[in-house]
Amino acid sequence: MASMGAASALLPASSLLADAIYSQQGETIDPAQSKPGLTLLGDRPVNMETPPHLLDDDITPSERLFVRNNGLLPDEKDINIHDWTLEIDGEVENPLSLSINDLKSQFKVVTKRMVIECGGNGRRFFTPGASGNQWTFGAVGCPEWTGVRLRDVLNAAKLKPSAVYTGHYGADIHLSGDPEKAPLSRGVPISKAIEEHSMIVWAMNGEDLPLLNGYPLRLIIPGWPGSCSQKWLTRIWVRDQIHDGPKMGGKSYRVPAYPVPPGTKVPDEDMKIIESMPVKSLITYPKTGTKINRAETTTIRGHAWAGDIAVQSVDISLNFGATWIPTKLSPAVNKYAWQRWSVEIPPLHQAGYYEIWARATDNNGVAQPPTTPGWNPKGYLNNMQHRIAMFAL
Ligand SMILES: Nc1nc2c(c(=O)[nH]1)N[C@H]1C(S)=C(S)[C@@H](COP(=O)(O)O)O[C@H]1N2
Ligand SMILES: [Mo]
Repeated sequence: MASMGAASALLPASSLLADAIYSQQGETIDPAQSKPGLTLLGDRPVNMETPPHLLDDDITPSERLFVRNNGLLPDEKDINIHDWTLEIDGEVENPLSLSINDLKSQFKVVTKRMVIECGGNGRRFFTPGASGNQWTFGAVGCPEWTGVRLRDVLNAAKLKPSAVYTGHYGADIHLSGDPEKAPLSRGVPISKAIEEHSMIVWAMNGEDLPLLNGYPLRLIIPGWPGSCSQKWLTRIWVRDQIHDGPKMGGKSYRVPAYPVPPGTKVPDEDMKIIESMPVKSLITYPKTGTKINRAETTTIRGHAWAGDIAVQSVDISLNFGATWIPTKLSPAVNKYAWQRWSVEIPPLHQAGYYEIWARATDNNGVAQPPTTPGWNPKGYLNNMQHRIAMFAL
């Protein structure tokens, strides 16, 4: 893979970047080099987000897709795409052990453009704050994925009537180094697993997945928190109960079942698992801080998406939400792809400082709030409006 290289030993161990180029056993990867322009939030595990202006493409380029790791990357030396196997076991009549070639030859291959977003995207803006990666707006992207439908594979394994949930496992390494521990193992109800867009994929944008994004095989469970989309996928354990792997319980990827005042200690039994993500949008052009000529019209554009449903409209405001201007919104190329919106703003009478605010509304008429929505202990599901600064000269 082209992104490999860089001798980590030459850099001071204390520097964030030096640690970041370390994966296991001396194998090195330089995330900053393989994903230029992304913001490194942490190096152990490696976490990187994408500034909104680098997300302007309809199809997010692989080198611009954010990275969210709970553990350490599997050692690339141990990965052989030809003998990688995926086990399907548990509540199935016919347990399967499939190579990537088996997946390619035994099932229909499909390509879909679909959004992946971390459940913690926007965490940074909650008060009181939550521990974890301080994502701002960029833990999201919409690449084109190629693979097979998870449901075709589950059908081949023949689900038993007792099957209620999936449990996903990957080859990444727990931060402790303990091979018995999984950094993260989440799952979804069978109804979501057999939804036709839930996929097992080996390619992003027509090429092998980058190691940082799950090479050689991963799940894509679109519309739900990215954590459901297991990377370096090795096993799907079909369960007869809600999966109880690491990060399925407690405060992980769960929110209070009722609204709570900010800062509340919520008992575990009152937390519920996050399913569909809320409506959201980004301003991807121009870049924040841009200077425009106020005598000319100016193009403003971005994307919008809404979990399991679609976006109905996107409006922008140039006056802090006092009045709103409708934008032109395109339909998704396929379900779960983000939708392009754009608008030309007329010449402005007054020079000075402007903010552009964007507000998407989903098909149920639910819009993005101007500020953080319901507080929750781990800072999930912040779909507040994105804003950028603009100077009219
Ligand atoms: N095996 C494994 N899969 C994983 C994770 C992980 O830590 N290990 N992180 C999850 C989380 S929390 C997110 S948001 C997505 C991020 O996918 P990306 O890094 O390709 O953007 O991967 C998910 N899949
Ligand atoms: Mo995530």
